[in-house]
Amino acid sequence: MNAVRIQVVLRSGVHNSIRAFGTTSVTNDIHRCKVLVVGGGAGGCSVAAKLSSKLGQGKVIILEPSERHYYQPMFTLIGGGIKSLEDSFRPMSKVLPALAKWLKDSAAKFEPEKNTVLTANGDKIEYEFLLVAMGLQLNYDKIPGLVDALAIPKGKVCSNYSPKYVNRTFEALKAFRTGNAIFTFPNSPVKCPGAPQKILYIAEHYMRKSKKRQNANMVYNTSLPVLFGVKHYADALWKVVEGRNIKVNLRTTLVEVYPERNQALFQNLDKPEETFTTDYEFLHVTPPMSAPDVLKSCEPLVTETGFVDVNKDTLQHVRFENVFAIGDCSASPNSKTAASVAAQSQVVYKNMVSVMNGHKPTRVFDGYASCPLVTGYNSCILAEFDYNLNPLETFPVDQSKERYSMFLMKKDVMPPLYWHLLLNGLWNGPGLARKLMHFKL
Ligand code: FAD
Ligand code: UQ1
Repeated sequence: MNAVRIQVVLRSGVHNSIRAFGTTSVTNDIHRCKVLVVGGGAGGCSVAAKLSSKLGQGKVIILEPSERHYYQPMFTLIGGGIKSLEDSFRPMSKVLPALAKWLKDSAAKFEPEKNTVLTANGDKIEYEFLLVAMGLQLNYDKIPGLVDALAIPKGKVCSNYSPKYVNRTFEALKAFRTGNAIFTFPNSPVKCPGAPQKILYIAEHYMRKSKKRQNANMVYNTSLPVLFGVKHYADALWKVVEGRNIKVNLRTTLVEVYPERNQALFQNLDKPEETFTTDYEFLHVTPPMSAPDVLKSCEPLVTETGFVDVNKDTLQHVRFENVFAIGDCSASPNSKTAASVAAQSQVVYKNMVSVMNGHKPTRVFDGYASCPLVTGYNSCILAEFDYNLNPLETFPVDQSKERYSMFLMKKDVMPPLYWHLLLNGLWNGPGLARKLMHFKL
């Protein structure tokens, strides 16, 4: 039997709905708010916390379908058996700001000309200001054979990038006996571009610890023409791979997986006619990623690649003044990291409030990104850099060196900083600490 909701929308924006049964037409709920935040991940949650404490109860709606909020940077450590999946999430209801209203639904259509978003359940949300914070879409299905390979219980193929698959990584490492251990970096934008090689180094260390290293041929196949985009850290990483006998194939992308025979097909991106098939005993896949489909289908909102078309300095939309974006779904050309989200959160918040008050946005995002490049069970290179790929280091030491202190920071300091400060709108990145430590105040 079909349900019909006969709806009364009051002037104040409060809505009532009366449910009746028996006919086919559906009238959906209409919600109204000052600010709509689409996505309750790192960026959406942190800016919603700031805005809702400024604007007060009920002014901010967060549209977010997931029951769980994952601290994704922990996935790298789960893959290495250092943390468990249970450590990496909290109920969404516990992390979203209490002063905001959580709508447990997902954006199905953006209508920026009408200041509305339609949801998957058929509701309509009318907003004055919109913050798009939807993250990246993981496209495992773009590699034929990959989804099947990832469905094999206790299989040899794994991926740290999804909570669905991350537990497979350590299982596959433990099960490894002898052969090729292959790690991939896709031919697409990715979040945390250091993460595909962090698990390579952890795995290499694991093989040594478990006396299996002499049986393991460790290979990193990356679509990129470089090991890392910032030369200062790339130089250090080349020393790591050379010193630890890891083979790196640049401009090499995963094309297909053959789970029935434990083989994978790769392509040379510079000579597309050149492909090769290789056996694997362990295969860690970083999937191709893209902007979410729902954004890609809203042309006025996005660039040709589907990311939200914002000014890279102010993070305000280039055409719609009441629209902003934060985090991985934004077209700002920074590396996509939670550290960037932290630095962006204050810029977005201040600029949104300026525009609400009839002023121009003046805060500027410098492109800050950070990647704690874990190189084993007790070492880490802390990469930090800006839009120009110049190092922008917080600590007054050479951060391109592998350090135990940075490993402890990644493992023990970052999670509470994320849960207690960032998500409550209280962490704007290390900019201030950097200035203090470099005596630049
Ligand atoms: P997310 O945090 O991904 O949140 C997006 C939210 O949008 C999700 O809650 C999702 O459910 C929601 N959403 C999606 N579609 C819709 C829809 N249609 N409607 C409504 N809501 C929707 N960063 C670091 O700084 N340091 C690290 O060490 C690090 N390591 C990483 C390691 C791994 C393996 C991974 C996967 C990521 C890592 N990152 C790291 C990157 C970091 O996690 C992301 O950059 C960060 O989470 C981006 O925040 P976001 O808010 O843009 O997106
Ligand atoms: C950071 O701010 C951040 O976001 C909360 C991360 O994600 C978990 C990071 O990995 C890093 C390194 C930073 C930057 C913080 C410092 C203290 C350098």
